[in-house]
Amino acid sequence: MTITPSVSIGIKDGKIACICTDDQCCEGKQVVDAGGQLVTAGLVDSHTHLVFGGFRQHELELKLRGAEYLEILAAGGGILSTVKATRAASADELQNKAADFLDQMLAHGTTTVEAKSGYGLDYETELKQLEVVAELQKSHKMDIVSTFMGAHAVPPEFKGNTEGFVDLLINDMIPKIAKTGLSPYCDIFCEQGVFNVEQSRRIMEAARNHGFKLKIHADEIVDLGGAKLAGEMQAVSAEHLIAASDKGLEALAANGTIAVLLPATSFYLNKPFARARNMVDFDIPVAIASDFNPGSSPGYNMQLAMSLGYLKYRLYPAEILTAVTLNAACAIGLGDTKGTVEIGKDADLVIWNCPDLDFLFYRFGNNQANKVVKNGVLV
Ligand code: IZC
Ligand code: ZN
Repeated sequence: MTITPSVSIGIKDGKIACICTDDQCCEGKQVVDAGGQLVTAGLVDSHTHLVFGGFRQHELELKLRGAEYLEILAAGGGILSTVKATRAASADELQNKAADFLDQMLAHGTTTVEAKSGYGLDYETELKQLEVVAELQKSHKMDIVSTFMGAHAVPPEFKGNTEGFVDLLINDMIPKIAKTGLSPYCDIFCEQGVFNVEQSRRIMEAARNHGFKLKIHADEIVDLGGAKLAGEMQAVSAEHLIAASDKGLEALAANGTIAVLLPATSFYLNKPFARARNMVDFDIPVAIASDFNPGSSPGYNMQLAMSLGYLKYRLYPAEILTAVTLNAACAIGLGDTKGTVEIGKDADLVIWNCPDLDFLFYRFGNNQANKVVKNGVLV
């Protein structure tokens, strides 16, 4: 919901307490004047790979010479080069780096993020990543939802033995991580050369049996049938879906699975854009996220993703706003407390340097977040 200029929002104890239609709000001593500018709920970035060692700028030249994302991964680079750097990094280094990203995300209007592990691919390093997220949940203003993604790639020690790694995930890592209670969600990269549909199904079944809610990177690059699997497994969300078939979309619609779309990744990998317009027309709830990670989307500015939502997905402003607030909150289990400006919800708000919603998507490339309120406090 956007607020017209003559409305005041009252905040008490970090929650929205009232929405008043005159200048004298019934709540609050400190007044923040929005100056007639657009106010929305804080952005919810429902798909990030927040905690990682190193960066991957050396892939730039490889890509210019024609190497594809999956080829770089198959040659032991890509995700696996980040795994090497993340294994080598201390928890403190990872935490400080991620905290800087979170500061910047807040400054760009993001007030809640999801954070996936998946750069450890062994129990110790996955745990290190998840513990970093747990520390940040305590120490940082940002609200963070943690996802275990041990099934992000096949680690070098299991090269040529994907089945062996799937067995390790199912028999060892998933049960042990479940016991820590650190992550409510389990995600998996179902992709050509990574985990096929049958392996993904086995991993998802194990994760579900251990109490995880399910997410899946589905049909990002190749249409393997990941969207169909997401629907069959009643995953909370299916992510990417660039190559998803109509059958896949039907399965998502039939099971209420949320499509988390990542347009900055299509842009960055020079790939087609997901069929967002069709998805909305199929009645699939669509969320849009940054996919912030060091390989396929090394940027956390949700405003770029939002502009691409207009320019490439051809979604309407209200659809894009819903995709980065309420639908995104639902994709990470926070639909009851975040994602709209409503009495009783968390007071996460952005005052934009924009007179209206159209303006927010029409400008691009600059940070249009003017003031950010997080849990009722100006940050
Ligand atoms: O580090 O490349 N797609 N996982 C699946 C990613 C992108 C992150 C990465
Ligand atoms: Zn991802």
